[in-house]
Amino acid sequence: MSASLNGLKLPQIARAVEKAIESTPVQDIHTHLYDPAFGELLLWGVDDLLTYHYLVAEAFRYLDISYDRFWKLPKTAQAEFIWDVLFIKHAPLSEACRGVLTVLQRLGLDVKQRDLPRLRQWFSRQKPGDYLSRCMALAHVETICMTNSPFDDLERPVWEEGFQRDGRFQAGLRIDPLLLSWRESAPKLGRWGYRVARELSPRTLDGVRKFLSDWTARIKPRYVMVSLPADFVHPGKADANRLIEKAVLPHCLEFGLPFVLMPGVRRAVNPELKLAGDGVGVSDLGMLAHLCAAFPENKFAATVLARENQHELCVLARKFRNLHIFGCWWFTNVPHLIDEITRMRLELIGTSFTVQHSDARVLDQIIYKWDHTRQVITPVLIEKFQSLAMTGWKVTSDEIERTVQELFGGAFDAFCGR
Ligand code: HDL
Ligand code: ZN
Repeated sequence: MSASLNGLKLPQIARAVEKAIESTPVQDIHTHLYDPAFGELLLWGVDDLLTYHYLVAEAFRYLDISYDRFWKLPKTAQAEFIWDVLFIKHAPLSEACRGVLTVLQRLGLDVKQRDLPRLRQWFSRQKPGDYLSRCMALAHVETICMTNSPFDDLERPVWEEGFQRDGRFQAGLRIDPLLLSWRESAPKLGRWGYRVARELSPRTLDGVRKFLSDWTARIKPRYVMVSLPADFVHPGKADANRLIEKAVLPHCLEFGLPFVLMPGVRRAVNPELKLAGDGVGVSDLGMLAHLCAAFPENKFAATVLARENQHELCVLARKFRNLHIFGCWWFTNVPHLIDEITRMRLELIGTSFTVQHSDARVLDQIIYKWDHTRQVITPVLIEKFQSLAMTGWKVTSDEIERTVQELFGGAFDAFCGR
């Protein structure tokens, strides 16, 4: 049977999906980028692209240099090592390598020359402000949510001093040290003037809530976020369990903020690699089910690091309307898993999820992380809408555009009641 009556014909559906994905701006709901007011903390340019921790990990597989010697090199020398081993001596087939080349190509630079000094010269001529706008335009990214930690000694003073926010940058209040290293964090809160002690008494929990509300007032976050080790369980007897139940969730409820959990990390499986040394583990998502069920008034969002957890996460999203799922995080942000995970989500929960977040650490990366995602999800959405049309359903371009808006941040807005 040909496509639906008066609806788009199959080839028109393909064109409409391509156009919608190409033209719909994205809300990037989790990155490690910074408002330009943070100066050097906002990384950009070819040397930062090449020394991205994903590429450091990949380069060390070939490098016969000691970790220590590599880390002592200046960033430009590290970049040259990585360029030489991952791009010149071996084909740059990995997603992170291809990403660098996508960025250079989209900026209109000629990578055929394989001439790093020449590329470096071009970047040295870019003005940060204009370059930021150019990257966002090329990536078609409308808003960027930062990762903001009160425990970051470089970031905290900038917030305490105050600055004129760039409206394109939203804040995410990141609290890993509060939850996962309470023993070390308690004295810090004490030094910052909060009435807390090591023991999580009601008085201390009030002090933690004051800390959370002060930082919420200061940075106006979209959400409160934590990444959790693969072996995190809840309920439990750890500091994190008590802090989540007695401080974080009441705070999120009071301020109408989702609590964003990102389970599955095995931190520092190879500490020699520093930021590149984290691994992945399968999580017990029973903890997420417990939290969603025990705190029905709270809103939760989650992405998981292990491929093996993706299906259960989708099923949990079907069970709990107070759970929003998002992105293909970190080691799952590769084409074949973006395809698999996006199909799984569309088939199990329709359009009520956020298809991707870039997790970009270097500004220019938003260009490739969103280009590559758009390339992967376009055929998926074409196939889904064409099979819809085959049922006789009248597929319209409005419906396609609305769906892409949902997947690119609109569903999360609706979930947050924005
Ligand atoms: O914990 C996180 O937010 C992770 O995204 C880590 O920052 C990780 O190092 C990363 O950059 N993944 O893409
Ligand atoms: Zn991240």
